[in-house]
Amino acid sequence: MKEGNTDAKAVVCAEQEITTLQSIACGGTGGELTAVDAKDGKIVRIRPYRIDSRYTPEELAGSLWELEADGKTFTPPMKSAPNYFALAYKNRVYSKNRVRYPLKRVDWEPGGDPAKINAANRGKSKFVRITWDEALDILEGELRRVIDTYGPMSVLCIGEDGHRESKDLHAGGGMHATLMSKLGGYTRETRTPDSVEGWYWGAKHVWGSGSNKGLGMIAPPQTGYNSWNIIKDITDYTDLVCFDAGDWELTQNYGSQFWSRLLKFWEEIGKEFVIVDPFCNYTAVCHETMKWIPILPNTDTAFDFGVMYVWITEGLYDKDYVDTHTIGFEKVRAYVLGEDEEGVPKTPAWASERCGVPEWTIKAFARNVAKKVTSHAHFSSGSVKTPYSHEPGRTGAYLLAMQGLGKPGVQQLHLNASSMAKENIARSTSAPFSSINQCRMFYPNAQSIPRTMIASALQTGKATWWGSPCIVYVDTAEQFQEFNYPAPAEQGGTKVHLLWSEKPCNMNCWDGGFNYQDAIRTNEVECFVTNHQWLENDSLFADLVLPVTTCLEDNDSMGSSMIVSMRHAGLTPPACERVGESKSDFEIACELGERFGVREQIDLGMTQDEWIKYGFDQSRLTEEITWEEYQEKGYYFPKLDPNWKQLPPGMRQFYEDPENFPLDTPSGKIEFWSQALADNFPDDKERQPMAKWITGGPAEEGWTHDESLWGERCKDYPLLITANPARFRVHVQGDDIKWFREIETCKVKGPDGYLYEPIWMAPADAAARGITDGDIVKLYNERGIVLTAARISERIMPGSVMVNKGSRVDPIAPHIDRGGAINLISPTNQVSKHCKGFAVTGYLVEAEKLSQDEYDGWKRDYPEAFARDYDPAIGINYNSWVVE
Ligand SMILES: Nc1nc2c(c(=O)[nH]1)N[C@H]1C(S)=C(S)[C@@H](COP(=O)(O)OP(=O)(O)OC[C@H]3O[C@@H](n4cnc5c(=O)[nH]c(N)nc54)[C@H](O)[C@@H]3O)O[C@H]1N2
Ligand SMILES: Nc1nc2c(c(=O)[nH]1)N[C@H]1C(S)=C(S)[C@@H](COP(=O)(O)OP(=O)(O)OC[C@H]3O[C@@H](n4cnc5c(=O)[nH]c(N)nc54)[C@H](O)[C@@H]3O)O[C@H]1N2
Ligand SMILES: [Mo]
Repeated sequence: MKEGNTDAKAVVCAEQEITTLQSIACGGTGGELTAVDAKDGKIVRIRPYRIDSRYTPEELAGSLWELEADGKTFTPPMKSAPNYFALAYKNRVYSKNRVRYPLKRVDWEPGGDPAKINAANRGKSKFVRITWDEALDILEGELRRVIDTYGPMSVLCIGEDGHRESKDLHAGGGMHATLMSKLGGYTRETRTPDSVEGWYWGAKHVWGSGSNKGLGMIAPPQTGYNSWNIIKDITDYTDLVCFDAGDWELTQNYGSQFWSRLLKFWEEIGKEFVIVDPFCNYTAVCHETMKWIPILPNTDTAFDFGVMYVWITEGLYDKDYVDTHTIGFEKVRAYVLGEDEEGVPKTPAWASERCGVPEWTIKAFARNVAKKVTSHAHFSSGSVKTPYSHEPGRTGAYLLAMQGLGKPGVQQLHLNASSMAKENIARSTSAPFSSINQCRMFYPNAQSIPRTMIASALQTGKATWWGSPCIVYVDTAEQFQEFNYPAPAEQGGTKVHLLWSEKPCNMNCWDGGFNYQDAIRTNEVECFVTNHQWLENDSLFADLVLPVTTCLEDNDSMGSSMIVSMRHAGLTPPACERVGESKSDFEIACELGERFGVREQIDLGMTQDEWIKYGFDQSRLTEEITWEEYQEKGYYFPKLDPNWKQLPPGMRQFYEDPENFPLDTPSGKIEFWSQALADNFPDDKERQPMAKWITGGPAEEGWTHDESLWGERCKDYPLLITANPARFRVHVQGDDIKWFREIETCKVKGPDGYLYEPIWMAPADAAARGITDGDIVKLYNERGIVLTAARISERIMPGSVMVNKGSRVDPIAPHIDRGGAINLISPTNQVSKHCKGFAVTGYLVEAEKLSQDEYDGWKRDYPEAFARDYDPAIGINYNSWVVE
């Protein structure tokens, strides 16, 4: 066997096996060092790689961390621990669902003539193969036409930020915007604070901006980007780790198996775990010391107030800390004790009626947490992606504040806490050489629409929001600025007419997917283009689909930035030959740039190899390794700060010295009650200056949501749904991996042989509806119908159901989907009035057994939907949608 990436050049050998080293993770963050073996240009296998293969123990020494406790040591493994997606990635590259050639929808013609757009057929009519020349002619022509007719801002570039495969030079998401910025401007689809809505809109007003310049999860501002040594601090001092939403066995392993190993280590050294969750999730079932407390979705606020009631009445919180480190506690105290104008004590009995957790469990939990040194684990947390998620975000922060946040062992374990020490490779953000990406993004000559408001902006021609016009992770005060779409005409503002996506899964990852489909199915959208590796989700609604390479086909560099055993950087030449006629997003933008005479401004006149060298030159790697040595080895583990163990973990400095290490809240302290919110949004009953139990209500009364068990809508839709990421997908990615699809928690085979997305139901809820295991279940609310199949289990809290997000869209008819893409029926409204962002879990649905009559009726009325080529091992695929 020969190893291929000893230099940056593509080495694809025809005769023998060639091994390249790669870093695969479908979150964009990079994964572990992984070896990919290929023969005749085709991948044969993917396997872990010994990280000491090309470095001696002495050379690696400065890069290795170790944690010690109870005479046990925990270190990175010498054999890398790739995530299971990476090891299965051959299935992704050669998926039957790969887009091999440029495709055009059969009944759409360029030119903007409504009679030839056939908008209503988006998501229905099939595609035909065209050549690259034809595809680029069409796209160039359409861009020129809409720019001439409406101005450049009529082009909406979707997917400027978000996940996707881990790539660097070839990463999509900014290339169309780069091109458009050279052609006079565009409309930016700005990311909303996904992953962290509740922290962002809630907790930031309690403890300040938090890590990563504004995620809203803890980290004192003085540590800048990351929150170091939280893992070490928990290892050293914490007795009890509470997972209040957050399935770390599931979600933390998408880049590596690091978190599985760490939880096992913590278990071995005697840490106690408690998980408060509607689902007895993978973390709960994988660890013996785990206690599961079932709770109804989106009722954590009630639970938290019940806990606070116990602490206040029994004197079980850190009064000194609250006196010296916080302000406004007396208002929250009055609310909890019922000594305010509402006059309702938030007793455990009150909480129990709302969250479904028995009163005595709430008391026991409260006393247990108070007695032990406790940290709370929120990766980003299910409970913070719900309607009014700012409330659990804030009560989550209150609980930590009442326990003396920052004290040894009292930490918030969160998505940026996985950094062992000062081992960032990049000067900024996720990809190791994101300098390459950064110089492409956030162009000033754009108007913007938040991602969660695109459908309504297309439908109503306008949008208003508070926040930021570009990247979401900004200072708290930016939440008080108002923005509008369209931007003023003198700034070039105009309605959008051409959609171009480099992340084509909004209908499946964002909110109100059926509504998004409706918005695309109008003649206002004259042209919809996607760049994509796989023919799925938004691409099924496109007019033009451009085939994209996977991360294993490009000449690129990559590395891992988070959630891995050890951060690394590496050169990743192509592991195999390209599939079909695919090109990277970068190459597509360059070729179009050529046609518009701006190519030089996009590739800066550099070859791909020169770009890779440029990425290295911009990174911190230059401080530790020469380019020549790096090229020879192919990968590198940056050195840790030799004093990393002394770095103050999380909020330790604030804890020890709040005067000299203030938070970036207006008062510098933790704010139980926010004057800034009171001043800026005095009439916002949904997000008041302090957290409250908010259930919403009818729109006529000014409520954004009626998604609780205490309103009117629950009479029709009585089940609360949990819709979090899937163990066997990363968001929408990987739904076609045949090695996973046969696992019984991944898909359920319906009586018709179709592999449906599982709906987890409690036995009592299923029995009440006459549903038995394996039945096709029609899951619905007034937004539409999604088909699933029953997985009946005690693992789910009665009164709630669980369907993972991200199963691929398979349209039967408007507002009826067979694929189980759960976000199609999620709320279309924002988190709350002044908080743009999605509410994609914790909303109301009803489930019923799909009758044979209804099934037969659909089959009769929509024969084409049932006649699509279907392969259970893959699901719907390229052949289902492309005519010969
Ligand atoms: N119900 C529910 N919804 C959720 C969540 C939840 O918990 N529940 N979680 C939310 C969270 S936290 C997040 S971060 C979002 C994630 O949402 P996204 O960031 O949208 O997630 P991905 O599935 O990674 O989407 C990537 C898309 O880009 C495509 N793609 C991958 N690589 C490339 C590339 O190189 N070029 C191009 N052109 N395309 C590429 C993929 O096929 C896929 O369609 O989902 C959110 N939605
Ligand atoms: N395999 C896999 N891993 C991933 C991803 C993926 O798509 N697939 N996505 C990645 C990304 S971008 C992110 S942001 C993270 C997300 O990581 P997390 O934030 O940890 O994921 P969530 O789905 O938000 O929350 C997971 C847990 O919260 C529970 N939960 C849901 N609603 C509630 C509630 O109302 N109250 C309580 N107490 N619990 C609730 C769910 O049952 C689930 O066990 O994962 C990352 N890792
Ligand atoms: Mo996320």
